Amino acid sequence: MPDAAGRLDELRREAEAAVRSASSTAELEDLRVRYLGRKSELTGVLRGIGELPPEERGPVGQAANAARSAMESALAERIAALDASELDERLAADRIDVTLPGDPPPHPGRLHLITQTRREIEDVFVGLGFSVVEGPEIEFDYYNFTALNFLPDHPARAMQDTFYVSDDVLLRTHTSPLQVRTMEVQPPPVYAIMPGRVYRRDSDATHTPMFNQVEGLAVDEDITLGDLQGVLLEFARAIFGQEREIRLRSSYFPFTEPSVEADVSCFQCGGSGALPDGSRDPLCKGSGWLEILGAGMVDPNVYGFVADNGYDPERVQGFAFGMGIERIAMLRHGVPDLRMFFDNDLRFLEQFP
Ligand code: 2NM
Repeated sequence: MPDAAGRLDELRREAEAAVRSASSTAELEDLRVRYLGRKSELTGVLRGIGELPPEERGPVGQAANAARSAMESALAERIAALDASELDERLAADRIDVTLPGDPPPHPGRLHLITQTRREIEDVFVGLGFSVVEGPEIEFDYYNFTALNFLPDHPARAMQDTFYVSDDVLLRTHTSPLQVRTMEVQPPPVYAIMPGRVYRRDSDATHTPMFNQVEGLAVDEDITLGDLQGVLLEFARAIFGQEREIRLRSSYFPFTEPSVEADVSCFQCGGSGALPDGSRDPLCKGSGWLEILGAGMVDPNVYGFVADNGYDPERVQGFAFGMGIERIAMLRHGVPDLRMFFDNDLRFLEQFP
């Protein structure tokens, strides 16, 4: 039947053209249903073959099968091509370069300058044979004052200078109470430093109600002021540079006799007090010296409070010293205001990685 064969030919060309211009595999699926599906014209023709006159069944059947396999292979070919190009597109769009480095880890943060400075100071004294001792920030008045030879009417004991928790309990005003506590439990010799927070009722550009101290204590049978000088010189050079010198000026503390203030030669001007251009060095105010700590030979009265534990003032003697960590850090790094340590402004903190 020429009509049927012609129509099949036409269908095939139509299908082939549609398949060629299809631009997605989804569209091809629609075309497959339209041209080859159960309700397609081709399927209709194949179903109707049985009702054709016998002599037409052969040619129409052959033409229909030929049309079907032509359409199927056109579809398969186009599907393969589109599959490939769709995959290429997805690969291009979703490309992840696994050879790139990962996202940078979140910033791990850094140690506060006070912590860094405290650790450096600890390292110096540990290197000299001292151990590091920590203890309570809330203390008995006995350890903070009485056993340190502060008389009952000493001004530091006044309410206006010290934070009291009760009549006989307070926030320690220095870490010296730990030195008494250490001597109570450890007979001589003692070589120890005591770093930690201390509290005083003070607040201005150079005083904060809380600050950090390192105190030190060396007690043995033959400790002299010369040992104190040697230890302080070693400390000063380790922290401020190997070229430094120190000097001791006489002073007063209730728990030491004699008492001294220790200065280190200025690391900015080298001790001359003048900058290279001849002007006055503002860091040491032209003096060539920077005050870094207080110290002295432990007053025999202090040993009297721990005499039970082998501290016989006739047999042992020792030196003690105390410094403010903030002050050391300010001098060394040129920090202009003590309060910067406690503002927690990242622009400040990040300068000390
Ligand atoms: C300082 C200055 C001088 C000191 C003395 C003692 C003790 F317990 F041995 F008596 N502890 N700390 C001392 C001496 C502290 O700080 C400026």
